[in-house]
Amino acid sequence: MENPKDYGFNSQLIHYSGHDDKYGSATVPIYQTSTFAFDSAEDGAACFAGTKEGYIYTRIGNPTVKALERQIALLEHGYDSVAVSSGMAAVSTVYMALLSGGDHMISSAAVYGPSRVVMEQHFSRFGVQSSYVNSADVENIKKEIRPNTKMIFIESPANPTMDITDIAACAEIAHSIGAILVVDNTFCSPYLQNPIDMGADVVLHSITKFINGHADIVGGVIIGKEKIIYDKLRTMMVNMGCNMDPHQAYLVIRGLKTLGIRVDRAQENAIEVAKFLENHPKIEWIKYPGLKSFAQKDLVEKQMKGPGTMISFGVKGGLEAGKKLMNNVKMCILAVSLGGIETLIQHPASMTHSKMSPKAREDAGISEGLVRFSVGIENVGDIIGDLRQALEKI
Ligand code: LCS
Repeated sequence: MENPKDYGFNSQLIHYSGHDDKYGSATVPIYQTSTFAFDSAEDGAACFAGTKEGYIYTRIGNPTVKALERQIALLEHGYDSVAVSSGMAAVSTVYMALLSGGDHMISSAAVYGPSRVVMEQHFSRFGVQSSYVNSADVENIKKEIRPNTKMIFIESPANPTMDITDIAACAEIAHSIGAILVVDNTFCSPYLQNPIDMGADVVLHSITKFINGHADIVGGVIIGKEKIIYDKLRTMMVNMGCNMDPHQAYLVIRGLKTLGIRVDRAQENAIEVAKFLENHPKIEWIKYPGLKSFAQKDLVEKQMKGPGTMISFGVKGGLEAGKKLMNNVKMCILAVSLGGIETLIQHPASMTHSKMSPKAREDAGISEGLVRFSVGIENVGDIIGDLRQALEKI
């Protein structure tokens, strides 16, 4: 194969699976094994010593999982990646590998709820300090810098507020104090945003979302820009034991092939759905990066290749009205998760972000009435029709 880095994104999805199969299999085989035979005792010792390349044991590495890891590293322009059992395993592995007791992390206040909960309730027990700020204004990050600040952790767009954080500006701030920048790129996928190109040191994804795209597995991945960080992440994953299973990796590789066309279609739908909601008399407010009314339009254009498929809005009448809407959709599914082929609707304050304290939700801009909508690839007329009939019930 020519250098896959020269291919366009969709060709990379289809023709680069990062595996070498001696039979020429067009798809990546599932190496459903926990362990691998050594040629000799010396060979086994060399594999463990790292003087010979070879698979040892599936928690440490597996050819199916490695194929996915290589492909995602290619798509995110990183050195290599580590696939893990869930998006939260990705977040926890990043904290565990790159922070120590006494270190300080500054994070976007608007992040996926458990990313904050695991830091404030668990990593704090080991002496890791954290501050949560509205990172849509990077000046707020600068104000929180301490001599022991080692990591800036951002989500952009943020779950579920859709606030955008300037990735390049954060990279500059982090590097000026010798810290690293970690970007949770779940809401964009590598198709719409490549944080490493803007200076991020680590990118992570809940693979459960756009990368897999079919709501049939849970997984995560962490991409390191440099070998030195990648090695730390891999060592931590191996020691914590949060590896991805080969069968899970196979399904992700299969789902990933259509990432480009799935996001294109869902995004076209999202633009139409957002316009419909914006003009509907029962909608109080809406935040979607593709609308002219979106406050951070310039930043969207600067760092994203498209506005994405996620919409947040409030219904007039607040939470009670929002609940009526959610309870009356017929085709759209009332469920958490996002980034799949099916349209989902959910209520962050009582669902995905319910374990955050009310104060933390308020600081993050997650109002009680916020409804989150993940647009799928169905016929857009059916999505809008479903919303219209549900809104009529309010
Ligand atoms: N990061 C972001 C931005 C997420 O949205 C999620 C999950 C995670 C990390 C964790 O990934 P997981 O362990 O679930 O694979 N977000 C969810 C959501 O908004 N609804 O359900 C899960």
